[in-house]
Amino acid sequence: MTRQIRIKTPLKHWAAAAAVTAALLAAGATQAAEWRGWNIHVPDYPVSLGMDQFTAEIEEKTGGKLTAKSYHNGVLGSQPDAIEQMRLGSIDYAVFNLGPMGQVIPATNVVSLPFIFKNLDHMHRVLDGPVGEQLSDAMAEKGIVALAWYDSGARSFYNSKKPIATPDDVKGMKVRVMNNDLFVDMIASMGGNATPMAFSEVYSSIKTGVVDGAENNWPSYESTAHYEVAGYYSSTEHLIIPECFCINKTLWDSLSAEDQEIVKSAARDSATLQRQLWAERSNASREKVIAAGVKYNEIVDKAPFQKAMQPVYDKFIENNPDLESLVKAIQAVD
Ligand code: GTR
Repeated sequence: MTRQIRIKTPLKHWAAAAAVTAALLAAGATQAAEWRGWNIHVPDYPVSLGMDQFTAEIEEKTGGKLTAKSYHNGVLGSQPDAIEQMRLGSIDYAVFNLGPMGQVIPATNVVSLPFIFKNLDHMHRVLDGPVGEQLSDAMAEKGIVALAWYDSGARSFYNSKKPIATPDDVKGMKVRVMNNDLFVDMIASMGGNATPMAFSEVYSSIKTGVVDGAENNWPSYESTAHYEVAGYYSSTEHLIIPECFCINKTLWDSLSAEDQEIVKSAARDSATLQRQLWAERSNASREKVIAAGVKYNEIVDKAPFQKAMQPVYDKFIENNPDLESLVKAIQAVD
């Protein structure tokens, strides 16, 4: 008996020590390695410039202990894939639109409901309050830590065929949407046919007629040159979806409190810059595409579109009764 204890104890200690060493090595290795950042946009896009500032700031503030590289232009893959890669740890940080996030983290779908936000300021107020915290908590549970919120304006319809003035104009149209069933329902509620598709495929799909059009904000419409193949832009402004500056949770948890503080404030600083650049780029992009000949149809009365989206809400609440209170909480914010 005594003998057994003698043999087991050192072995146990050895195993425990080995586990600690392995964990330390793993943590050390993660921190020492250059972080990989995913980004879908072109290098001069507000999101990209925000991410570039983030990397410069963490490197400077940690004296080079933390280093990071943002891969722009979607070279690390499509957004749905990148969300998975972050959960698995092969992508360390990213700026994700919450649109495709809903497929993986259902609570985040509440911000993808058409017309849920009154405007950009309303979205900011919601995200800065308890709803923002609830969304962050739901994301953290799935291995993604949201450190800051970026702007992505309002999304409107554009196509190669005609101006859209009423929901009826969408009838029979083939519209590309981001990867989320909610957006398929949104188009169906107006009688159109939605095709979920990666961002990188939209230009050629419109050009070859696979779809008639898509929907996005001014800067993405311009930076992707979609305006060259889909020259009618109509301001439905049906979606105002935030984007999050996110980091892999295992990596985040491995950081010291001091480094977490540096990383968090660099993410927040980058969001401040991004929001400023966003406002400028939105105007510049709108002016650029209109000067290039885009036919812009301003929709002043959005009520018919809002009304057409009621079935989307009904189905959503029916399928996600637990999220009704979150929807109501957003609607209750002034
Ligand atoms: C952009 C957004 C991207 C991506 C893209 C899309 O506005 O910034 O993250 O979601 O739209 O339509 O796929």
